[in-house]
Amino acid sequence: MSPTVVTLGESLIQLNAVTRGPLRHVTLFERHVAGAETTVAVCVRRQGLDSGLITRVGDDEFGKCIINWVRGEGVDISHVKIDREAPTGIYFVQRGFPIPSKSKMFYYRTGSAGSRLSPEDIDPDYIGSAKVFHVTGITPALSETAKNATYKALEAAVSNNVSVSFDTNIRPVLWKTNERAVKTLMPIIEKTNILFTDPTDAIILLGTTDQDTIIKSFLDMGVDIVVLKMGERGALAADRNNRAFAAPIPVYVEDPIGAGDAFAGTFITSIVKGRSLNESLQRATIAGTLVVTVRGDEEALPTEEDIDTNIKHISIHPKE
Ligand code: KDG
Repeated sequence: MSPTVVTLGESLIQLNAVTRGPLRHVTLFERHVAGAETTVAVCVRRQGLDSGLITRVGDDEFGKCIINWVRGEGVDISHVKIDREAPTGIYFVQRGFPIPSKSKMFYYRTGSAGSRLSPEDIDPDYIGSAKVFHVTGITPALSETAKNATYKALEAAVSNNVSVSFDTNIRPVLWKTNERAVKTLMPIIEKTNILFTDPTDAIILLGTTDQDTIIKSFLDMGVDIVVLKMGERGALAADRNNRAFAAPIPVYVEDPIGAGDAFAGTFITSIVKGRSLNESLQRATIAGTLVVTVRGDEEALPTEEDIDTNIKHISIHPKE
């Protein structure tokens, strides 16, 4: 039996600056497990659905750290490969500089185990018997083999009627040009059922930041649900019949990285559990908000009960 939600992508070690400011002055770093699709798998599991991760890690201490963490969270690791030829990828996080409350990522992942993901890592039966397959625009940007693995996984999902969830997550440093990103990602979007994106990615993909045009364009491409994350302006979700809006929740930002994955993982879980578009969006917003209050992408991923507590709190004190 496959898990309900299967994700594909590079697991990374995140070294997060304990103090704010330029990294050249930072002397203390905290180690966390990260990687967009890894975080989604942990998020889904924390909220009570089975999840599984397809990835490669190095045969090193960081690879062991990732496996221990993900397994400890209850994610199925039967499709996590240990690659003896390449190290586990890492990245550093610089916080609060040059833009207060924003973070910058510095990758050390070229040639990493995760970037060597390839079609041979994809077991079509594993994906084909899940309910949802989730991937982001990061995975096909890693290498030609990782791109082919992504396409093979999508094929397995589509031919078995597994819902495809896709977060555009365009990381310009991983793409040589925007054109490459568009050429690679548009065919994925055509196969997507639940799409997460933001205005920064939409301008690359569609040349517009207009909400209505973004939503209509993706629905016209065959996407069932479009979710537009607009940061401090809240989030929108739309299908062919309904539209929902979630206001941003003002909060102290320690490190915004990982919010999008908490958001996606919670939205997917809520939809699979049969919740409405609106309720799924409100829950996703709460999860994304909680994650930015701490360093690390996965530590503050909420359980269902944590989200319920927040919903009560917000509805009792709507203005706080
Ligand atoms: O979404 C957060 C991720 O960006 C972070 O964990 C690192 O996966 C990562 C990436 O490739 O940027």
